[in-house]
Amino acid sequence: MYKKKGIDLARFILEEERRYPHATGTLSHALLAIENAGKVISAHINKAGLVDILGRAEKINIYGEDVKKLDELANKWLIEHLSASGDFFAIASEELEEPVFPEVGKDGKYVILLDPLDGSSNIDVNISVGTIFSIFKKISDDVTTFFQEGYKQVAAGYIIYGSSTMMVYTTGNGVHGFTLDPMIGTFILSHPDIKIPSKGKIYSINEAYYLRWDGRIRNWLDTIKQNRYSLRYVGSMVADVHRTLLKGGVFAYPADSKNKNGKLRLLYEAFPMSFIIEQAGGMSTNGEKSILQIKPTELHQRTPVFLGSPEDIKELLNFLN
Ligand code: P6P
Repeated sequence: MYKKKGIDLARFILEEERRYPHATGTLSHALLAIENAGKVISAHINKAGLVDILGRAEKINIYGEDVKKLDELANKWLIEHLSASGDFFAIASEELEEPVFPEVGKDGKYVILLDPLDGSSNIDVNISVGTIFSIFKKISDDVTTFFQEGYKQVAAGYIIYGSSTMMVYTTGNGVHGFTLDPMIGTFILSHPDIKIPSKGKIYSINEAYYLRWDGRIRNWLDTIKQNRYSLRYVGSMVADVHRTLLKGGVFAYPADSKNKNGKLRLLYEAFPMSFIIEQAGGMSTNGEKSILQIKPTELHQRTPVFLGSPEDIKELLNFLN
């Protein structure tokens, strides 16, 4: 279908829905609830330095990390918007130990996982942060409804709060990017049918952990550095993956001697970002298989993450296998 630049997100979603005669509109409605929450978060982030929402919320989350005030607010706004939509039987947030089962969502067809404000440690220094979401069909009445392989996602996306606010998402029919026009408060289709370059010249990894990595990872890294790749690492997954999606190359967060499964969360970060990258023609792996083939057993489990241009990932896999 020809993707008309300039169309707003709501009309785009409705036009996409029309392509599926049996669609009930529930997923469309859910995506619009996410859009609304994203606008609220964007408005607050853009003035974070002016009002007292910077800095620590004097709380520690379930991983023992400082919770920034905006983290907490983003979590609150998203859960409020998504609960009120009635579309979700359950809502799991990276910031919460247990999922929320909204009363109005008890007949909901879907469940959603959220990283409300990924990279929030960068907020106070004005570096891009983002909201990440992943939607599955409901398959059970308890937390096991979330334990589905990544390829079973029905939608995934992120909202990046950077030089502009963008919503990038897929429903399994390609990847589309929408830029928020703050003048009219509407997301406009700016990046239809995003395809990742087959090969890039950028690698994105935190080299501070070099000495902790498996020797095969070090050999791979040494080789691509000899091939004159550039290093770009923001420390905010949404920003690093968004750049990788548009410019190509590879984003990596390997396991290391201290973190046997790496740092990134499988359900909240790796699944949605891998779905987007693979839908854009890229590849993802945990070092052994596509991240989307992993079947979760715990809500907050972590995984090594390598994702990006297909030729770059294939080159990496040659070092690992
Ligand atoms: P490190 C942010 O805290 C985050 O979860 C991701 O957004 C980011 O990719 C990663 O951690 C950065 O981790 O260890 O490089 O600071």
